Amino acid sequence: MGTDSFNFMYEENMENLQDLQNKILTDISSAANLKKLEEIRVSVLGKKGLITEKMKTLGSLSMEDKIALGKELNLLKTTIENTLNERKQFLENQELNHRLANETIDVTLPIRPETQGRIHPISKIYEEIVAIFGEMGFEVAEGPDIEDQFHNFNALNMPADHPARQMQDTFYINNPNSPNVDDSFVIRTHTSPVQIRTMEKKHPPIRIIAPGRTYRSDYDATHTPMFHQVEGLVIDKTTTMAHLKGCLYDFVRAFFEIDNIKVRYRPSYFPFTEPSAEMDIGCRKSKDELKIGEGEDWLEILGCGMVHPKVLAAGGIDPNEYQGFAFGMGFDRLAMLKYGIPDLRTFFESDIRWLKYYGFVPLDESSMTGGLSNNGGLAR
Ligand code: 2NM
Repeated sequence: MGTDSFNFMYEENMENLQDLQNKILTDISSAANLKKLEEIRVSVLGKKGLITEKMKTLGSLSMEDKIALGKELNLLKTTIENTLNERKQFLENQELNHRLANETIDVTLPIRPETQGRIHPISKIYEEIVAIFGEMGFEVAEGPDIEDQFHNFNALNMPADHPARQMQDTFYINNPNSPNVDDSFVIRTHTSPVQIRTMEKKHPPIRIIAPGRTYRSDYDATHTPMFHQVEGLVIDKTTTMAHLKGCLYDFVRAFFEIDNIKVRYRPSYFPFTEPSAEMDIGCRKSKDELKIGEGEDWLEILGCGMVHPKVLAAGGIDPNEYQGFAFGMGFDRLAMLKYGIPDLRTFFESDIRWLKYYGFVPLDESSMTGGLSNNGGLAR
């Protein structure tokens, strides 16, 4: 029979099928695990199982006995099968519940102090910026890193002879479908193409920020070929420069966590805005410290202005009906300022010692209510 290795054995010549059934069913209900249960199934219903063997003997019986015993054996087989299935279901559930109980995680527990991973200062600044503008009702918009020249330049009132389009600044990518340099692609030099794409897609009112990676061919202590920008765009029928000033003032107050931060606007020039301005924040530079928000010195932190009518038109928005403001800033420099990191190049060197020193503990999220930069989140 091949059941010797199991601790249950049924005598083949057991006459009383009821006793046999009782014994088998008892064994099934006391099978402690799925492996045991399978052993029972094989020994009873398998190819050489007890019931199977008994079925084989039917052939040598008289027709009458064959019918009577056959019926009983079939009944027995069905009962055993049903009991096996029930037990199987039970054991599977038990196993699952056991696993679920063992694998529970209490997500309300505080972060472990020995956690090794750190959030890069750029990611931290990104979260802070999204938290501040998100609270004001801005949505985050994204676009491709590789752009066509229409979205990166032309639509932004930067014609082909504009200085920013000269080779030393912009990374160009050949267009395999055209030898004409005007058709070549660029890796975006600012995130403004995202605003153009948003204007093309959406009807005003529009209120978006476009944070992301940007690229220019430049490399020293304050410039890296890849850097980060956030630009913002608000368009409605009556949007004015006053809205721009209030919005950006609220931003720098929240970002630097200084309620009465000193700021000024200087007239400036950008091809995509008219009028254009730059915003400075007050600061005091002493021998070995930079105090932000007060003092007689100024730090330029962003550019802004009213979106040029030509830019609105290029984005498919009627400049006679709508007007808006836009702004842009590099946020790598903001990270250097806010967290006192002296060399921009170190941001992108992936030095684990640097990240341990300047990085942030994960899950200490930036929010307007829970603390923005949350200096407790600083690993040091
Ligand atoms: C800046 C300064 C001023 C700007 C303009 C636009 C658009 F697409 F709406 F016209 N996006 N970003 C802008 C305006 C960017 O960066 C220093």
